[in-house]
Amino acid sequence: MSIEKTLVLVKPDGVARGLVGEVIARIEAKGYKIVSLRMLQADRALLEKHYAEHQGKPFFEPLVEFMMSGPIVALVAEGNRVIEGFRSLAGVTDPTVAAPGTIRGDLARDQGTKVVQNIVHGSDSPESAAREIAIFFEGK
Ligand code: IDP
Ligand code: MG
Repeated sequence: MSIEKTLVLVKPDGVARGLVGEVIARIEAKGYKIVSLRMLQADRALLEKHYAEHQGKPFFEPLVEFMMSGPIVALVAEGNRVIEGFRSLAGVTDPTVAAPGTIRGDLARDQGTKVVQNIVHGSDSPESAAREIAIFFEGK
């Protein structure tokens, strides 16, 4: 298996709660290498591109609003099977049932909001990773 790169976002809830270091520490403790990092305030155009697959879903607008609600941290992590590996570190989408030991399972819960607030994003395939890294690190 060749070395992969994945896009990780610390979402506004994670930044607001001071969990940037915790997320980075877990990625590094697992043994992945952080090769790019930036903090930004995402705008609607960027988020509509990033979340294009979710256009039309009931949570799309709340998701965009939530992701614009404060600064986020974008980073690229590298390593063998890092795409699958970071998804495993993150846990499943719904933090209520995400396994303890995962980022979402340990650090997030249902907040009763229209969009699930779950601390992190991680690319779900090599194609998504390439597309998302380009959005956040190769100009908008
Ligand atoms: P993922 O982040 O685990 O890959 P996706 O299905 O790609 O999950 O959804 C993107 C984000 O949209 C999720 O992380 C979560 O914040 C939100 N989301 C996904 N499904 C729902 C839903 O059914 N209700 C509310 N928010 C959702
Ligand atoms: Mg996803």
